[in-house]
Amino acid sequence: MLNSVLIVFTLLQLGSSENLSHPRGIPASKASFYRPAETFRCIQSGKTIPFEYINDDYCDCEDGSDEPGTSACPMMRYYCENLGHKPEYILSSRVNDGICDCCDGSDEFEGEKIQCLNFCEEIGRKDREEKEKEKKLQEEGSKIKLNYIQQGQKIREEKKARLDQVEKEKDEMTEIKSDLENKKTEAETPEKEAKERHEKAWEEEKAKRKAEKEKQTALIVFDEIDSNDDQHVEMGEIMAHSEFDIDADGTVSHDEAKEYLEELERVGRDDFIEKIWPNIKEIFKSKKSDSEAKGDKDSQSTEEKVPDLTPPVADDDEDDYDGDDDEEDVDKQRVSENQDVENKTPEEDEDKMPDYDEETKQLIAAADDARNQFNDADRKLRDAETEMNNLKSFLDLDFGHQDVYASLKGQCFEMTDREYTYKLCPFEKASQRPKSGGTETSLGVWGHWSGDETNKYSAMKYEKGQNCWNGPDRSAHVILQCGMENILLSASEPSRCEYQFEFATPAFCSQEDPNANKETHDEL
Ligand code: MAN
Repeated sequence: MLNSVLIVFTLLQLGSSENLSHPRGIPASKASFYRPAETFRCIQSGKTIPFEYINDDYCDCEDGSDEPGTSACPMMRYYCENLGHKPEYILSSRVNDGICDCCDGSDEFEGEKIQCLNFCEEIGRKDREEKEKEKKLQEEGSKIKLNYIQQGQKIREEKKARLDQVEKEKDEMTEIKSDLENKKTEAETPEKEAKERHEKAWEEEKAKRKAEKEKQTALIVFDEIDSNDDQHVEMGEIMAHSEFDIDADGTVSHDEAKEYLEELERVGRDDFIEKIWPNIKEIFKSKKSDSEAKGDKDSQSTEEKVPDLTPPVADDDEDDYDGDDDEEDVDKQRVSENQDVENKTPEEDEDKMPDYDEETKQLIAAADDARNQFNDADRKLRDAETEMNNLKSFLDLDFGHQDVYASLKGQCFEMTDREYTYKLCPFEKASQRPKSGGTETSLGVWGHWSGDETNKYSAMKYEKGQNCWNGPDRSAHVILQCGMENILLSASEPSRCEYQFEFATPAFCSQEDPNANKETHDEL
């Protein structure tokens, strides 16, 4: 009887003025360890000590469990009940150290050093208001998030449907293209043959004209040399022409003349053309170019008498009519036709290949048409392939649970600080440009989700941006938070060329109570 009176008295003392049903410094959940009895078992070590040793400001238990409400056991933690706010543990060394640590002031109960006010109610209220606000934000944001999910799923479905369609179109297009390729080949074969025929005929015609011209030129020279007009060129007539002075000694010797006359005494027109002209035409040609170079009057007059023996067909023309059937030749012909229309000499006119005949023209037109159709199909096929690749890359992206972030792709968000305007285009890139103007610097392209193991979708990584001088490639870490709208809240550069963005979006909101898992864990 006396014992129990003593125990109740001791307990009241232990609990001080707060009339606790258990010793000071422990939560109610631990009260069972401290039930009034004659002795107390240290909670972990199991050592037995008299009950009145609890909170006697002397550390008896190795585990410190006999001094939860004093600073005697340094490893102990003191439980602040903090009614009106949330309970917490503080280091027991802080008990009665003259500083108010618990909002209920219970850690300073001696009252000698300091009188603590209980402001738990006040901060508890503020805290509850904050939480309420946050909860509302999460709730409202989550409603918007539902739209995002719907949009995301719609986008995925649309892209998938489009991919199916483009794949089909691509297959059809491949067939059409191969069909048109055959048609093109079919149209090009007769076109090539007709063009070659035309060009060959033209080559023959040109050769004929050239030979005729050459003959005419030879005859003019013949007449020139045949000074007595007896229709023969004789030794004496050759000797009278200084052009035949091979050794340039001022006279054309008998031997020189003989050499030109191929040892004959005299030649008529036909022999001249056939035997002599090939030997002498170069002389007349070089004579002509010499006089052109000098530009003297006499030479001019000679030239008037001696016609230009250079074949009139320009060498380049040979290439033009090489029988090559590609479109380029046709184009070349058209272009040169247009250019030549105005300032063509009659001679050039003669050298120009005549237009293709009607039948060839029709074959060319048909082949042009087949080529155009084929090129068209080829371009469409390539467009379809590009679109397919883009769609596939889009569909390969991880847009979070239920594609909640998909609608962010294609949008960009900016914020400006003192120096730079920062831009974030989710799933694409992050960049920076000086506020004062100047070029954009890449801070990275979409890399991957980089949140922690509890939620990988809580952060994004943009990497492989513009290289930092003497440093890494620029990169940006984007931390997401719940917000009523998509907004780039901040951008900073915690370490050189490594940027950190804060981005708010309804897509990150959650209706789960964020504090649900954050219960205060009792110690001991
Ligand atoms: C630019 C900006 C800065 C960066 C420096 C590094 O000025 O991209 O953010 O720190 O380059 O040289």
